[in-house]
Amino acid sequence: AELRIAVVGAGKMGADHIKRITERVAGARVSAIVEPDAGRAEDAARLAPGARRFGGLAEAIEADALDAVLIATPGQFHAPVLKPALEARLPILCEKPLTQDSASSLEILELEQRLDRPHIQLGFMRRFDAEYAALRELVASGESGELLMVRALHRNPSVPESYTNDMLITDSVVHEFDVVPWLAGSPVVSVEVKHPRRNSLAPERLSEPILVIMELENGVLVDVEMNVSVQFGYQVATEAVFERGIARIGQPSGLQRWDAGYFRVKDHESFTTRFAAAYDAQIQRWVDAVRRGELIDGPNAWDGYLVALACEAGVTALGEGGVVPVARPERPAFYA
Ligand code: ISE
Repeated sequence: AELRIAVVGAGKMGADHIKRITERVAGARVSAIVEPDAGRAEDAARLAPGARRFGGLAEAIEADALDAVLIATPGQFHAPVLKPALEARLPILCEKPLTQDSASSLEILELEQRLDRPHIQLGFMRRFDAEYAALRELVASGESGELLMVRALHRNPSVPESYTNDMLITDSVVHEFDVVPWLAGSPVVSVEVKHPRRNSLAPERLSEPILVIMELENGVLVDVEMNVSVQFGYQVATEAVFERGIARIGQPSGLQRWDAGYFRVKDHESFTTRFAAAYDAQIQRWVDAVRRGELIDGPNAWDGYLVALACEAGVTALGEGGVVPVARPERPAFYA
């Protein structure tokens, strides 16, 4: 039988996942949409005919309306959904971040470790992007020598009203805190944030762009241009510097046009198109793992906790300046 998935949160990300599961993911269907906002719930329900609507996850569990849960609410609302989902022993795909800080993430880990094995897969979808995976293979192969530095451009055209200054780190650089250590094979040991000249087109409440400098345990230096008011479009491009070569991913691709004296390629305007294939692969791999009984095929809650520790250091560096160390706790056997 198809895996019945409850999607919690029907905002931009949730609606995108509802559409993806309904139209492209094999072996699963959206059986429940958990969304307190009636308008959003109605819009989302049109994407998944037959899905039942609930105001909260507990009601959906009570009604036995699901086998697994995909949490797509904003980060600050993850913990109150993770807890009942863990108590009901449900397989969970939790969009990033796990929670907003390391203490609340640790609470979730303690709850999860009462179960027989990890039940939470984290939505760090860049690991499922073919180019990031190819870059990780190049690092591991040593074909260009050792990795020395990584340059990450993370550019959003704009951000929603709800986006706060700290979210530059906890909602955006959170991706680099997961994907760069993963591709480099070494954890983050410190974070520093530098403030260039402020973009006058940025919303008053935001002081950006920022330059985030991470040091990895193996000495690799990473700089991230975190920029959420670039206006022109959505761009996530990464350059890796090796001893004997360079690698670049995330470059514009597709139809090339010459007309009216210009050369142009259509670029992205949102993460939903830039990472569409990565999201599809991530959800398909998760569904297949749940149906096999393995529950997880990707980053787990411990990876989410390590990212929460890095984000905490990043928020401190954002506010206070200086080089802030990142704690590196021992990975429990439960999360081997
Ligand atoms: C958003 O929540 C995402 O996860 C996107 O991948 C990221 O580019 C954006 O900055 C975040 O706000």
